[in-house]
Amino acid sequence: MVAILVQPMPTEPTPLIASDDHLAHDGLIEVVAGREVPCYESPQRATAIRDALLGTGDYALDAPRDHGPDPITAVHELELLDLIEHAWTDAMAAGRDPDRPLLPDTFLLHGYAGSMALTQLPARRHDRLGAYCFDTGTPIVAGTATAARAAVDIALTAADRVLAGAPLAYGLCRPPGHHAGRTLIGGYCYFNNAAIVAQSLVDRGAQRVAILDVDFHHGNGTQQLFWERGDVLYVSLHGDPAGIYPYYSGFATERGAGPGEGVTRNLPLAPGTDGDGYLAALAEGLDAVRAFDPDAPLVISLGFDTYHADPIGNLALQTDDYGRMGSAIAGLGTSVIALQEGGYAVEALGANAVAFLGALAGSSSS
Ligand code: SP5
Ligand code: ZN
Repeated sequence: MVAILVQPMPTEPTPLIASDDHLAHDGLIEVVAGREVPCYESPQRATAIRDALLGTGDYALDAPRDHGPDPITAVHELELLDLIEHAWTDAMAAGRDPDRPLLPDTFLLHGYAGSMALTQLPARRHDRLGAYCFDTGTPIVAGTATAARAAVDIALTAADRVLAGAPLAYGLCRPPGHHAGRTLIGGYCYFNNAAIVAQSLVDRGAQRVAILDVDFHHGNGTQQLFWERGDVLYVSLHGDPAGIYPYYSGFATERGAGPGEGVTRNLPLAPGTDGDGYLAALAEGLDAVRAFDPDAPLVISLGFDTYHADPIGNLALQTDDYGRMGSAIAGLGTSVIALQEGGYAVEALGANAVAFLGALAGSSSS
């Protein structure tokens, strides 16, 4: 009798696009609740995820390809790119301490100008930070521009892989992106990696692109960028902004405007929401994606700050729940470009990424 060995279908390794260029982006401190605290958004986050994914043997590590500035200026104003690229060198030329990060200290809010016609921005870019940055958590250091550019290239390279036939590619973007708007940085974000990818899919011929944002925080930048766009669906699950960063957006009543009316969907979650509650909301989000009928790969803004032990989140997901999420999203049957956003419980990031991406890819190691 001949034994028949039933072997699993050999699956291609999932492209894992990453770079060490992020390592020099270490902001050191942010200001939270009146205190200077170490940055939650640390280089160790990306290292932990990369090492855990590579440890499974299911991922093929690859470097990003340089896509140049054009995909960035397709969603951000040139002045924002200029700010990120030159704020640090301007500060150094002005004699600022190279061992301290740049954080804005004077914010240009609507209420500052009132009806005055203000005519001039500060000549030195580091003095302008408060015209572009909306919080005290988004420091700029010597390595920030290089890291932020690499994160964009990582995202675009992951998109290239999926367009070339991979069912799933993962971009280990750091810094994250979903809080960055057209002329806005904040929330540890400088360039909006996911929005840049979505726009590049449109520019490559897609008519309907969906972005699913499962980071714990509302992606105010992504929502702003596509608010009046009917061709890019933004669906976000996040901690209820009533009391949670970024405070000013992400309420269920925000649904887009003009041609984008109904093409933004917000699913705020109560504090303490667990895996069952989360999966129920995700099912609703996935229904919205299905109804939109995208003709391009799904873009996922992937945060693990929904984890129960996350230091800045208030939801209650367990590692297994990320596998359930991955399986639910796999049920769409579409290809996926997954891009890293937040997640600050460093010790759990690797296991959570393995669970989510493994289930999404349908691998047995999830
Ligand atoms: C990409 C991303 O996840 N950005 C999040 C930025 C959040 N920054 C504000 C952190 C406020 C933390 N409040 C802390 C409460 C600690 N118990
Ligand atoms: Zn977040």
